[in-house]
Amino acid sequence: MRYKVSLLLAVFVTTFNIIAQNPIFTSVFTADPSPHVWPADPNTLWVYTSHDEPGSNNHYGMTGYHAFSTTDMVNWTDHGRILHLENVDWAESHAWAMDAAFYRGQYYLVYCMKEAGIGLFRTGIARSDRPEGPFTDLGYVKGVEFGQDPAIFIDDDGTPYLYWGHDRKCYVAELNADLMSIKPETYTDLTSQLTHVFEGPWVHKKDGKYYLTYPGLTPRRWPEKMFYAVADKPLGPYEFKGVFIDDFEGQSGTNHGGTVTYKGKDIMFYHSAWLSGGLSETRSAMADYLDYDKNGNILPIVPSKEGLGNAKRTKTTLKLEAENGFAAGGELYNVIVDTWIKGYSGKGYVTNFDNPYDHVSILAQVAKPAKYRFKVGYASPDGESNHDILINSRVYREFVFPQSKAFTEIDFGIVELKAGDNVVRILKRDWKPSTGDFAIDYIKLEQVFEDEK
Ligand code: FUB
Repeated sequence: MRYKVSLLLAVFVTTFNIIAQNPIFTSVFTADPSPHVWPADPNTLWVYTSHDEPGSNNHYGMTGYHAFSTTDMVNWTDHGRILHLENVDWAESHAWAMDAAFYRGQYYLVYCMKEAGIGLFRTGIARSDRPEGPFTDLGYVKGVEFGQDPAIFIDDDGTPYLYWGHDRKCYVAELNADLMSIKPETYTDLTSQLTHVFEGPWVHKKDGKYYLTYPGLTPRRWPEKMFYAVADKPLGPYEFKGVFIDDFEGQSGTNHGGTVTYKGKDIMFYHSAWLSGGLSETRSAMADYLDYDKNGNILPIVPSKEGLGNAKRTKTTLKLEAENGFAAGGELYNVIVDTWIKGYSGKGYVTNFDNPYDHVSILAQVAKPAKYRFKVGYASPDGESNHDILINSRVYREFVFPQSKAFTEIDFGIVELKAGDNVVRILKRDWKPSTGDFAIDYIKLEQVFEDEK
């Protein structure tokens, strides 16, 4: 196993209470959180994460990424799988840490995977016209070898920089405008400037200074602590400042994250092993406020159950758009994506359920067996339409969707999901009656807590 689990983890007990804000997401295992507020909507906070498979407790099996959004830091939407190894033809494994960027009107996911046949980490670039993806791979960044743990930083003048590094190394380079290659003359090895660096660089700017935060190891000792260094320019030189997230109860072997300013407050996102009860490689995203002293030094963060302190536990709703299909882990079988009926969410809806067995499948990934409230967004302007709804290959309901000229939502009540991948399928049952423009817009699965039922 790659990381040694400390004695601290071995004695960890899951004590977080039911109104805990940390871990932030309790519906799915998440790691390496990358938080952002995009220019078009300062009211919405986005967090992009890598995904730990339940039951694996192993980084090697990581295969994809998720996007989450919120407007109140209590109610979160999990937009599902936004990119997967299956969608990246040059890669074979290790969907490890990523970052996201808004650049010249498009959203980018900057991620690392191992190149097929070679087994070296590359830094991949994928693009979407929407912050929630799904993202389409464009290839890997030329000039970056061993490109694990990329972070992209767009400076105020629009210049894009790429930071990356692992195994006690860290590098930076300016990217060319298409983001697909670095400018070789700007390539800089930062390793000697970042005491204890191991991997996972992240840069943010505060009062004109560039803060580079990174997980590091004090001489060869796991688990990772979070350190930082400060510079006057993105390429450095960086001045080492010290540790700001030290060892804490229930941490995982790794720590990795980033910062964001949201509604006037600075927040640090990172990860722990709290949700899995101390399984070091089955992680969960965390968030606490990030504060500075009057000299601009980052004050220590002590991970807390209260986290962002909203006195309410966080709650996640999976909102899975039907039209995202294969890219989001689903399937469109003999149906099409359309935009004719207005009022849909996302990029469109799925329609043309003309023949028996025509269907849309949607992937819902969850951490643990749990109950969720199941809702379907649909329209059926031309009359009622009969369908089977299957959850994990079993018929959950035979249902006649009533006529509805506009998009509307049906609440099917509580369903039980298993840990890992769940497939929800909406399938045309038979020839009667005519479905006309019957349209599936999305499914929602809302977390239900035991004391709420
Ligand atoms: O999540 C997989 C790997 O673990 C990341 O790439 C590292 O930064 C560490 O968090």
